[in-house]
Amino acid sequence: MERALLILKPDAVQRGLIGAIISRFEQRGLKFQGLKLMQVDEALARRHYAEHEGKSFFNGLVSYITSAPVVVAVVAGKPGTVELVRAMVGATNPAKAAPGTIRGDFGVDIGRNLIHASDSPESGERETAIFFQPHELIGEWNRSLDGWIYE
Ligand code: YYY
Ligand code: MG
Repeated sequence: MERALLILKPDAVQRGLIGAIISRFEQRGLKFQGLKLMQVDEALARRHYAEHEGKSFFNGLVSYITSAPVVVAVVAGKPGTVELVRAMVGATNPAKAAPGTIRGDFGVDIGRNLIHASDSPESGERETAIFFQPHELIGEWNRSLDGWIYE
């Protein structure tokens, strides 16, 4: 299984888009292994976004992600799931994101782009481990629909 961490950022939660966004992943057939509402503190934000430390947008990014509650989720599927999730999320700048993607359907501004998704299987594992305790994840569970989603 390949896993991606999703963060429904504060703007998504404030705008009442939790259900609409989560639905897209459910409808696509991805399987949730973890899902929770939480408040990200500054230390966690800095750790999660460590690769961007020092960039011009870093401080704004940390204050945005810590400004209000977020929903974090782990979605899993067969190899290629991270790439599929990124395609559903769309380009980093919603103004350039294709219609039909989450950012392209709901956003306009790069600093309010609604959702984070891991960009590789390795970051999926790293980010899952920093946002979820092992006991908060359901690693393997059977869904009766699986045979109708995966060949
Ligand atoms: O993975 P993704 O979220 O699509 O973009 P990243 O390049 O990893 O940047 C993380 C985050 O930083 C992005 O979602 C918005 C913000 N950001 C920004 O505000 N301004 C930029 N020029 C680049 C990124
Ligand atoms: Mg990224």
